Parts: sequence; C-alpha cells; structure tokens
Amino acid sequence: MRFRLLVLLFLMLSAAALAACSASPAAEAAPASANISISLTTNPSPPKAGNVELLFKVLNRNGQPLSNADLDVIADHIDMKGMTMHGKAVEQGNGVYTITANFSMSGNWKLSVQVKKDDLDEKLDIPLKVE
Ligand SMILES: [Cu+2]
Repeated sequence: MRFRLLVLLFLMLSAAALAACSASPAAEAAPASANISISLTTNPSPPKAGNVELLFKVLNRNGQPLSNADLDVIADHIDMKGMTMHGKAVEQGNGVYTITANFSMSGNWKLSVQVKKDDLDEKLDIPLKVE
C-alpha cells in the first residue's frame, strides 16, 4: 500500500514536471507595473549555472516596446547572503535589452531590474531558478 502511494506520488510529480517544461518555453517570467512590463527569456533556457544571456523585453503602458531606456540589473542569489552581481543591460532594439551574467551557483536567484527613461523610474523583481 505504501509502495503504491509512492508510485502515485512519483507519477504526480513527473506529470507536474512535464507540465512545467511544456508551458511556454520562451518567457521565464513577466512581471508588470502600472507603467511597464518586462518579459525575460534566457539563453540557455532553462538557465543553467555558468554564463547565461538574459533578454529583457520591455513594453510601456501601451504595450509598445520601450526604447532608449537605461536598464540596471542586479542578480541576487537569494539562497545565500551577500552573493550579488550588478550590471547594465545593452539595448538591442525593439524594446529588447540583454546582459550576460555568470551564475556561479545554481539555485534561486532574484533579478531586480531598474528601468529609467525621462520621468520613468520603475523597479521590477523577477525570480530566476538556475539549474
Ligand atoms: Cu551563492
């Protein structure tokens, strides 16, 4: 009986994992505020420890690509204290900004993205799980 329960649990877990993998491979997360939204994609996807290219697609409140913004990115390994990285993402056009980060450890990271342009000053947090 206990074995059957374990098997059932395993089946449920693997089903959940499959569902997680098949759900939209592109966007890792898409937080939004009243003024902007950011969708993150990574290369590789899913992100693995080592160099990961982060691609932030930034849209304004009308859903249009936000150009000429300043994107400041802080990556914080939230499983630990005091392990952070910091840098500026470079504009690629069409609202896309990229930066390559070296994730020296797998685990739970938090990306804090500060977007500045003219009067706009927004900070959004994006969770990132590195395998
Ligand atoms: Cu760490």
